[in-house]
Amino acid sequence: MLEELKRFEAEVDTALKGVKDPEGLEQLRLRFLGRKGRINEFFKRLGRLPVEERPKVGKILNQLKARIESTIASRRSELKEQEVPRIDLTLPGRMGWVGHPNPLSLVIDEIIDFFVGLGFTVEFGPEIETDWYNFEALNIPPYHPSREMFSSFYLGDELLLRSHTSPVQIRVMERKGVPIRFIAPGPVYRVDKFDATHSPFFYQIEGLYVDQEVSFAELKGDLEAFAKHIFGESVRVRFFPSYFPFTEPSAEMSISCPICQGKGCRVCGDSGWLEILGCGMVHPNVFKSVGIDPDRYQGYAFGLGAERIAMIKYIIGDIRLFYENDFRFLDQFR
Ligand code: FA5
Repeated sequence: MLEELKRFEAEVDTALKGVKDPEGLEQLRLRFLGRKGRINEFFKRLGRLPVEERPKVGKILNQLKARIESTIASRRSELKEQEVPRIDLTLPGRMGWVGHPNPLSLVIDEIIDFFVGLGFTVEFGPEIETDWYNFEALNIPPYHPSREMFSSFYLGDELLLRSHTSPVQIRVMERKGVPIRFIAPGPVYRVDKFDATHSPFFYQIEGLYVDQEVSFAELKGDLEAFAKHIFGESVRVRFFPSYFPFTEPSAEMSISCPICQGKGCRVCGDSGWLEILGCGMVHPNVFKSVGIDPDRYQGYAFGLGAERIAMIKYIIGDIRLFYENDFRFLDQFR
C-alpha cells in the first residue's frame, strides 16, 4: 500500500499542476478528497491492514491528505489571480443621454437665420412690461377696445406679462434710434384658454424695419421670401386687410396650405390657406411716441407665432405637445 500511495502522490502532483481552471480544480478535489474519493478509499483499506502497520500508514495517509488540501487551496488562489474578467466586447455599449433642441427652438433658429441673412439683427425685451410699452406707445390708449385682443396677466396696476413682442419695437427704437432692422423672438402671455391651437404662453417673433424709404412692397417681398424659405419654393402667399392699432395699413399674411397644396384639407379647414402672421406699415403715432419724425421715416413691422409656424412645418396637431416634455414627441426632432 505504501508503494501505491507513492504512485498516487505523484499522480496527484501532476494532476494539480496541470489544472487550468477553478472548475477542473473542483473536480480534482472531489476525485481525491470527496466522500467517495481516493483518500477515503485508502482510509477504508487501512482497516484491513495488519494492526502493527496501521499507525504508520495512517500517519502517511493523513499527511498526504493535508498536503493535497493545502496544494488545492494554493492552486485555487493562483487560478483566481490569473482569472481574466469576462468581457463581451461584442455587446453594444451603453449610450450616454444626449439632449437636442425642442422643435420650437429649431423653427425659431431657422427663422432667425433667415432674417439675419437679410441684414436684420436680433434683439430682446423684458417679459414683464409696463402698460406704456405693451399698449400706449403702440397706439393703444386705455379703454381702447383692441386691448381685448391682447389681454394679459397683470402684476399690479402698471406691470403686466407682455402679451406680444411688439413692445420691443418701442424699446429698441428708443435705445438705438433709426434706421433700424431687427427681429425680436421671445415668450408672450395671453388670457387664452388652452386648446389645440392656443396657449396662454407662446412664442412670438417680431420684425421691424425702419428707414427713409421702406415700402409695403418690401414688406410683401421679404415676407414671401421668408415663407418660401421655411415652407418650400412652391408655397404661395396672400395678404388680407386687417387691423392692428400700431400699423396702418395692416394685413394678415396667409400661406397656401403646404399639406394639401391649397386644395383644402382638415388642417386648413378646407380653405386651402393658413394664416401665419400679422403685419403692416408702422403707424405714425408709434414713431411719435419715440420721438421719430413720421414724415421722414417709414417702416414695416410684423409679428408671428412660432408655434403656428412649427405646427404647419412639422404637421403637429396640438400646440400642447410643445410644452409637455414627452420624449416620444420630442425625440422625433433630433
Ligand atoms: C400680434 O400679436 C401683433 N403684435 C402682431 C403684429 C406685429 C402685427 C407687428 C403687426 C405688426 P396677433 O394677436 O394676431 O398679433 O398674434 C400674432 C400671432 O401669434 C398669431 O398669428 C398666432 O400665430 C399667434 N398667437 C396668437 N395668440 C396665440 C395663442 N393664444 N397661442 C398660440 N399662438 C398665438
